Parts: sequence; C-alpha cells; structure tokens
Amino acid sequence: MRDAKTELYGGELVTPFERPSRADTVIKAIAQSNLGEILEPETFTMDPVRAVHSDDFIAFLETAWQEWQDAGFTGEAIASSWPARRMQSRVPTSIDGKIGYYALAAETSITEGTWAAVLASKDVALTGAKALHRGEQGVFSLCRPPGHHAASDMFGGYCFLNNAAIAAQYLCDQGTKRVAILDIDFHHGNGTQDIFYDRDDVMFCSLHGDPQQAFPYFLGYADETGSGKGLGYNLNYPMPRDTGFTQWQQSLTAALAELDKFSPQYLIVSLGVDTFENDPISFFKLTTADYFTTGAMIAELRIPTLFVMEGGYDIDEVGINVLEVLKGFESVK
Ligand code: Q9C
Ligand code: ZN
Repeated sequence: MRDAKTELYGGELVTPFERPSRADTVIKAIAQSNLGEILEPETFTMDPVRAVHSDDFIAFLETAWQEWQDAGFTGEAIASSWPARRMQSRVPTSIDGKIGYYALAAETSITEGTWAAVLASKDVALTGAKALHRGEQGVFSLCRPPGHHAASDMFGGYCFLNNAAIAAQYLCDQGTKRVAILDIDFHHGNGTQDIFYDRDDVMFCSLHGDPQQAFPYFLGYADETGSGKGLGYNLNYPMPRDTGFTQWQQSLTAALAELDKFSPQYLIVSLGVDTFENDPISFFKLTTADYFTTGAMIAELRIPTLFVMEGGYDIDEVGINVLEVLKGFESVK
C-alpha cells in the first residue's frame, strides 16, 4: 500500500502531516496499556457508505488515481481548479477538472494506496459501531485517513469518506432513534455538519478553532444551527488562537449539557488531539493531562460511546494523548 508523499503546504509540497506513523504510535500506546482487547476490522458492504456519500463521488474516489495516471501526470493527484463564485458547477470529464470539482481544498493528494486505505478506515469505524450496537459501553476506532472534513460529495483536509458519519448512519440503520456526534478535533467538522444539517435524529456539536483564523475557513460559525427539522441540532463552539483548557472546558461543558438534553442512545466522538499545545498545524494549548479530564467528562454522560480517530499531528505525543482520553473515559465507573 502506498501512502501519499505530498501535501501542498505554504506553497511547497511537503511530507503530509497526516501520515501512517500517526497510527503506529497510537496503536503502540494502546497495546502497552490494559484498556481492553484490540480487534481487527471486519469488512462491511458499501451500503452505509452509500447512505452518506453520493454515488458519483464514490466512483470518483475509486478511479481517481488510475485516471490521473492515464492522463499522463507524474505527480500525485491534487486539485488546482474549482467551481468558484459565479462559475458553472457541472462535473467535467477530465480528471484534472473532476478532482477540482470534488475537492474542498488542495492540500490532500490522492495516490496508489488512497482508496484501499479509505475503505479500510471506514471498516474500522463500522467495526466499532457494530461493537457498540452489540452492547459495548466504550469503543475506539483507530481510523486513518480521518473523515470529518469529508462531505457527501467533497474530500479534503486529509479526509475522503466521513468515518464518523458512516458509523452514525449505520447505527440509525439499525433502528436507533437518536445519535449524537461530538467533534473535539481542533478543526471544524464541516463534512459531518453538512451531512446531518437538516436532520433531527443525528445531533452534531463541534469545538474548534474560529473559522476566521483556522481551516476549513468557510464553515463552523456559531450561528450555523441547522435547517428545517434539523434546526437546533447543530451546535458550533468556535474559539480563538491560544485557547487553553480553562476556556475549552467551558465549551465542552456547554456542549455536553446540550447533548445530555438530546438524550442520544449512542455518542460518537470525532477524536482529534490536534488541540495539543505542540501540534504543528493548530493553535490551541491543551496539555496531556487535559485529555484525561476530557475523557472523564465525556464518560459522565453515561452514554455508550464510540471514539473515532480524526486529527493530531505531533507524532511523538499523539499516542499518549489519545490514550489519556480513553483512560479518562475508563476511569468513570
Ligand atoms: N493553511 C484534520 O485534522 N490544513 N484535518 C490547511 C491551511 C488542512 C486537518 C492548511 C488541515 C486539515 C482531520
Ligand atoms: Zn483536525
């Protein structure tokens, strides 16, 4: 399996921040703990993926790398043209045009192993959702690539298929009436918000860097509260540069109170630890100890919870920080 070698960052192609070693350090930290059994993912059908993403988008992702090579390009597949303001948004036939149509940002390259990794990642999320549905109280799905920026027909921000949304939809498809998604990644979960914006059966709450200053820039404001019957079921808590745990925790407390009122049967946590003080691409100031407190606060809801891995790019600390969230969650009995 070949991982992407290029991310467009600051005008240069650099080694992607979202890289395979992130998962290695997380699995290593968890294996050394005694949190519980580590399971291999099962393979699921595409049905729950098709319930969240459009058929044309799925088909695009599946063949993009082959089409890029067939076009004679020698670098990794990356978008450089979009349907911007007042332009037509018909889907072109050329891969260079198509990738721009389906991209929401240009940092994320597609390469040989992308589609296989993306499929494996959603299977990891679905395996976790199935375990939750069968009665587990707490499960962690070590997904990579991450998913929360992916919308029904858009990829970007290192995300292709929305793992948390697919897991939530799977639970709905099993007859669940109310699922909540709490997104604590540094970045706003624009994809998850967009997928469930007009629904009242899946509540979405996100704590994140103010979109005026932070990716994804064009979504994540506090006045985005849902539409139609989904009005009131989307809650955003944007926070400024240098936000530390005292302020962040106030937003978490507020979000947890709203989630508690919604009374979901299952909680899915989009777990990014790029809120860490030393994260190379983010601007919050959480410490390792804060992650334990965060996990314990989430556990106080006493709702069966699936943690789905999103971001976190300080490779040396991503494992311990994720582990602390899970240990904090497990500390509440
Ligand atoms: N100057 C996740 O954490 N970076 N994705 C844009 C802007 C994209 C992060 C750079 C960051 C995506 C899952
Ligand atoms: Zn992030």
